[in-house]
Amino acid sequence: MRTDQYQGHDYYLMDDLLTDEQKLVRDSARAWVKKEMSPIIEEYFEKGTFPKQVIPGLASIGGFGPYIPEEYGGAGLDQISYGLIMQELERCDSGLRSTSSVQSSLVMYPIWKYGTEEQRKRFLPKLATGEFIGSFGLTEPDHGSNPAGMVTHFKDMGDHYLLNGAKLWISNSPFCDVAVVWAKDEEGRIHGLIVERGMEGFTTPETHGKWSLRASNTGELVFADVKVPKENLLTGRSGLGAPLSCLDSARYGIAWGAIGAALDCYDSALRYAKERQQFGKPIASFQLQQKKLAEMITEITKAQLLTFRLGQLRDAGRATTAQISMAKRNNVDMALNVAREARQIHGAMGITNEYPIMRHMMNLESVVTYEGTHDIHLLITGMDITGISAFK
Ligand code: TGC
Ligand code: FAD
Repeated sequence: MRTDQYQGHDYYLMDDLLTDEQKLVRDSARAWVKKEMSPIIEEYFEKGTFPKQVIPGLASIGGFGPYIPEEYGGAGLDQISYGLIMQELERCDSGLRSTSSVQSSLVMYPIWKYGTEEQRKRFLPKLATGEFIGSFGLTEPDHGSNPAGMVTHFKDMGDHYLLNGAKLWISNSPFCDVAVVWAKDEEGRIHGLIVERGMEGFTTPETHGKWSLRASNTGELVFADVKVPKENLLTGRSGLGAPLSCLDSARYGIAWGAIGAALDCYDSALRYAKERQQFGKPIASFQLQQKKLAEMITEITKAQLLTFRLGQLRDAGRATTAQISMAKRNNVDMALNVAREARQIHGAMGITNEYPIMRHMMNLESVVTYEGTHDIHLLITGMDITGISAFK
């Protein structure tokens, strides 16, 4: 196991734009990752499971509900602080950031925004400490990019709802305590329901054989005549816009997270290029390697600027779905390219677990697909600038 020698890279002096509190939040997350996560991440990635023992620590740095108000157990932070936490977590591993993203933006966010006061008080404090782990069920076996076509449905039985259907590719499902599940009512309108482990007919089989996001457990949510109490319906919003608004928050976090993965690859490649000698010189002295490193830091810096501005817009309540799509798509693509170039700079060593590069590269293959694929985000931009939907 290598010591984590990571240093942040701030080519355009972005730190000058951060408040002292934002820097403190970022530095605390970075210190926690170095101490608690870096020493174990390769082991858990290889085992193919999430290290559940780190859940309280992840909660302590604001990893669960960073922007949820303190009265519900959240950290009450701004959107840039939230982004900086995601950056530091994904700097370590996309699976770690995923666990935080799902809990914060896909489980706590809809309960906070669309839940009743009773639901907020009952679930949010336990989700904030990690006592409860949540999952988010939107994708189905036959409905990925097109969630509007979902077939999971519920019937009003008078004193409860009867839920049937299945969700696939669900982060944290194998060990979740609660799931925010999107399903159609008898009129075909989409609603969110809070389904709890232990409800009869609710199972969460794990999906095996992933070569990506191995430090995150993924599985199904299966509902066979599950009786969901009426008080578990999210009453504040219905329609596809409800889950899509949660995705806005999670995609924003991914835009920051992808910068973290890219920074880690760049940091490792820069150090390696200066240390590794060939032809009697450090490989960093060769123009071809300098070109790769220079292009990496240029693309990372452009992504940092784009994303910081997006954070300002989110804090002002002005960021649009299309702006978030642009940043998610650009930054994940940028991180994948940086990972591929960094792999080459490391030569054969780049394929080993001595360095984080291949792990990031494999993880990013999930990140470029989930929360809206690379293609879907391009079409969201296309729809925004032309006013014509390519989906209809
Ligand atoms: P469309 O007709 O465009 O919209 C339907 C209704 O929703 C409204 N809306 C939004 N509302 C709030 N926020 C948004 N971002 C919204 N986007 C759209 C819209 O105004 C409309 O409202 P109304 O009142 O007119 O009904 O929907 P469409 O069916 O044409 O689909 C559009 C499309 C393709 C962009 C959308 O379906 C989409 O984004 N698909 C991608 C699916 C996706 O991202 N799935 C992610 C699953 S969760 C996940 O991957 C978690 S990974 C977790 C981890 O980090 O580990
Ligand atoms: P498809 O929708 O079948 O797409 C296949 C290909 O077709 C893609 O390249 C896509 O871009 C392309 N395509 C589709 N439609 C169009 C179009 N109109 N125009 C052009 N190209 C198109 N989902 C959840 O609900 N909750 C989770 O917690 C969750 N976690 C996940 C964790 C992992 C590790 C992964 C890999 C996925 C997770 N997902 C989750 C699912 C994820 O959101 C979906 O995989 C994603 O939305 C894409 O759906 P799909 O895989 O069915 O691909």
